[in-house]
Amino acid sequence: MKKSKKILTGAISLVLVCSLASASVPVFSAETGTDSGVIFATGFEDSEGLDLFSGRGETEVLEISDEAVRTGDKALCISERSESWNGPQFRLDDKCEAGVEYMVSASVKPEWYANVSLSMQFTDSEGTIHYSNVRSVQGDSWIDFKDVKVSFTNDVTDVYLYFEASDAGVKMYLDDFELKTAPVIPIEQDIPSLNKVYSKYFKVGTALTPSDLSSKSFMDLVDKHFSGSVTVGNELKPDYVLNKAATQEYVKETGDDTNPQVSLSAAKSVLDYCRDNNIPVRGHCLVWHSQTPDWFFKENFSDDGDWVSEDKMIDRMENYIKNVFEVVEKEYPTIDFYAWDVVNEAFTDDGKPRTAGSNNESSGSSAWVKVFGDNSFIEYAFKFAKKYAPENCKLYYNDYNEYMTQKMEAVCKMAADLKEKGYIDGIGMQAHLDVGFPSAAQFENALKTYTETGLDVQITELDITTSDTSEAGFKKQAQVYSDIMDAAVKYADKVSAVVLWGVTDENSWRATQYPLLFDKDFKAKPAFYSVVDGLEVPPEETTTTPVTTTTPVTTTVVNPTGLYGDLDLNGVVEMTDLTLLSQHLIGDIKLDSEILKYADVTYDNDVNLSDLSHLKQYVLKEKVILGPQN
Ligand code: 9MR
Repeated sequence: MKKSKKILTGAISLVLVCSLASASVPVFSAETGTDSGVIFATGFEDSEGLDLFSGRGETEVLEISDEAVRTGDKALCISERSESWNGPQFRLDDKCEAGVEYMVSASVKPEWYANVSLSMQFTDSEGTIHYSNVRSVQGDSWIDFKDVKVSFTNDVTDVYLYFEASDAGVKMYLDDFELKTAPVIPIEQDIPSLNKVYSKYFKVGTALTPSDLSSKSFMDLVDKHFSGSVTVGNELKPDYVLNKAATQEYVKETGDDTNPQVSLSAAKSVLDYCRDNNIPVRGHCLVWHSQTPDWFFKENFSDDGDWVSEDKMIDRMENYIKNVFEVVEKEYPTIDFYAWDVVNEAFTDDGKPRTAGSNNESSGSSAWVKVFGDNSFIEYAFKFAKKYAPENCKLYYNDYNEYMTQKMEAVCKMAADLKEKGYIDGIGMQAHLDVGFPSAAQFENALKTYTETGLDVQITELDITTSDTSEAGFKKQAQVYSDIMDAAVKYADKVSAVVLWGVTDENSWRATQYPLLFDKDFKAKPAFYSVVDGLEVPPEETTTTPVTTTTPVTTTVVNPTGLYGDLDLNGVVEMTDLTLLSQHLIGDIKLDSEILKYADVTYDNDVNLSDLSHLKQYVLKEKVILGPQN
């Protein structure tokens, strides 16, 4: 059987939800004793374990064997593999719950030296199968995966956990497999909220990926400290948003090969969270050399097509940007997408365009430069973003190492040109820093320089690595964090947001260098205390208890059939009505036909996107007429 693989770059975890009582799997075992968090464990001493694993391909043979064992007398042997992705898989979503965090432990031995991966597979709401590498280790002896966190969200199905080995022909042995629920560690409630202490200066936020949502402790930290802004860590990037099958289908149906089709399905869980919790979102990102498939730039949207002409790419870019803004408006009309990174990382540190070529073939190269010959694509991107973005959404150029002199000069020059044309609103400084470099003074100088362009500045991906994990090392990290935040406060009238690139060290893309404000146990680090130290904690909002009288208050019930736009029939036209209409239009819910009549706020006998847009303007107090007077 041939399987095509789409590898997700974002970390994914899997969850098993398990009600032990209803789980149809055996709750094991002598080896794990009575640990109540254990959902399933096996040392493959009998056939119980064998029954729950199957081969991913068509050729593998799975059998209990004593050829190689980690503990006990037996292990699972997987032979006759014919592809690197062949191996034993374990179905999760029939035993476990979405949105819960689990931990997997297992020992795997390849027959000879190979890269062994613990991966997962799931099918998204559009039927696309995704594969994601959770953890990889190389070796030729027993490799122990210990308490690897996995989870899945409620919008996916057919979730499997599996092991694969880089060398197709190598036999694999699996022993001591265990799946258990991850413990929920309470977060510290008695510390100030980061977002609140900075609220008079700017928003404070973080980046989130779908797997983060399954950790209660993690999300409690997001809720307490980072609810000022969320950036979707990976799932709004072109490689997630571009839908290849739908794009090719569109070409087939229309003959038009300039209209890339898009989907927000990968970002759904994070965006639903932001919508439900009223969290403003930074869109990241529209035009980037990285995490963008080559087929986007090739004739017929085909991997092996020729590179398209600049003219054709301009059309594709315009349609891509248009389609993204449209789908966001349609599916999430109530989210405040207050910022979008229009172009990401277009300059090298010496202020030049990137090398022309495929980033997927040669890391750091840019297919945009390949097609345009230079960085002239930047202006087109901003022009189109300006044309299609809603008015309240600010448009940013975003990059790393922006304190490097030549890069800073190039960014400032580009920003000045675009500002002149009215296309750009701000500059995003990613700020992936290290305690040793750059100095806080150098960073502050860059920040000041960018504010002098007259544009808004946001620190968009802040993290500060340290390789010294002694008390002194973390103290130094705290000092650098404090200096960087002081600089942001100093220019606060020109800085509208500071976004950390993650919450806990363990979930960072630079986990081995402990770059964030909270440790793996969700505890605030010295760096956290250094950035809240000395800042005033705003008083908690108090809710006044309404005075009750003995006479029951009669609410005037507005006749629901008379109020256009009131889809939950509560007598008020508000955000929830907008959400209901958008959910109806995208097919998530079906509004009753009686209610639907009052969704036709443009009064043209049809309920469609223009009703959504009209209703949104009404809710945002931009337009006041709904229904028959329209
Ligand atoms: O955090 C992201 C990580 O999970 C991805 O593997 C990586 C791949 O490109 O992208 C990371 O996010 C990057 C961001 O989009 C742009 N600035 C640098 C960030 C860290 O690499």
